[in-house]
Amino acid sequence: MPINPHEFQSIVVLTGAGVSAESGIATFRDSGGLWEQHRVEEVASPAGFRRDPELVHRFYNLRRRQLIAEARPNPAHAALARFQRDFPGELLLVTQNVDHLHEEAGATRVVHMHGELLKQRCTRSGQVSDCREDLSTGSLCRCCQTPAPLRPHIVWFGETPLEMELIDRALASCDLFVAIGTSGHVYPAAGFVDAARAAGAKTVALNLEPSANSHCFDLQELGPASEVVPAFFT
Ligand code: BV8
Repeated sequence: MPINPHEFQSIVVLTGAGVSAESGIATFRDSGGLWEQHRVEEVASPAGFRRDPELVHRFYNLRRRQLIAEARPNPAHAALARFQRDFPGELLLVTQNVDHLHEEAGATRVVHMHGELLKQRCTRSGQVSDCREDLSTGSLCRCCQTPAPLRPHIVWFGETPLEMELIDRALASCDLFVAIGTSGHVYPAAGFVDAARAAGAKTVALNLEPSANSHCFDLQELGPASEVVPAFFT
């Protein structure tokens, strides 16, 4: 059954690493993905950061440098931004990605539920600021009387994702939910489709291959994001 996004009023889009794959950013679980080079608990958890902060800083410094030097938006980012700009209803773009390619393609109302690679956070005040340089254990904040160590502004496993109230409200009132380039392994993002269905929304998955929760969607279009996203969000 064809689903035309122009026929809806309130859309929530959730993107994952697959939407940035064709921009040259490695995904987490595909063969050769990021997690295979580093054990998850080593780099993306508070315990990992306490145990070896320099390793965790190196992991994010490598990704931040590559992002700044090489990654550019691809046709999927562009199609989403263009559709959002012209869409008369509401479109909230929630991303699990920590890159800034949606914004670079012109998207607005982008919610980074897992944080942002180009931001840093004071470990004492929680204040967030721009970050385009390498961080290390010697990187100290400028917001506290006694400077405190900075950490990447990234949501690690076991930490609460950002803007969850805003996201939950949008899911409870949307009439279309579209997941793009996500394997459906990581929660609470992988459960958003259930919340959208409970609100009576139509649900669409645009992905290279079936995701772990693909059975939850009304419609699934398989293919690379640079093809299936412009085709769906015409
Ligand atoms: C939380 C930042 C409580 C780090 C990330 C047991 C059961 C259920 C849950 C849990 C459990 N045990 C623990 C949990 C909770 C845990 C979790 O889900 N663990 C999983 C592994 C089981 N979750 C958490 O800890 C979260 N916090 O639960 O707090 C809470 C809950 C609700 C409300 C309040 C409090 C925090 C999770 C955040 C972790 N941080 N990122 C970093 O970036 O370094 S997660 C990380 O995985 C990335 O953000 C990434 O986006 C995310 C999900 O991965 P995907 O984006 O889907 O990427 P992936 O590689 O997996 O898949 C890529 C897909 O793209 C594939 O399907 C592929 O086919 C497709 N693709 C590839 N190429 C293309 C393509 N598609 C289209 N075109 C292409 N060209």
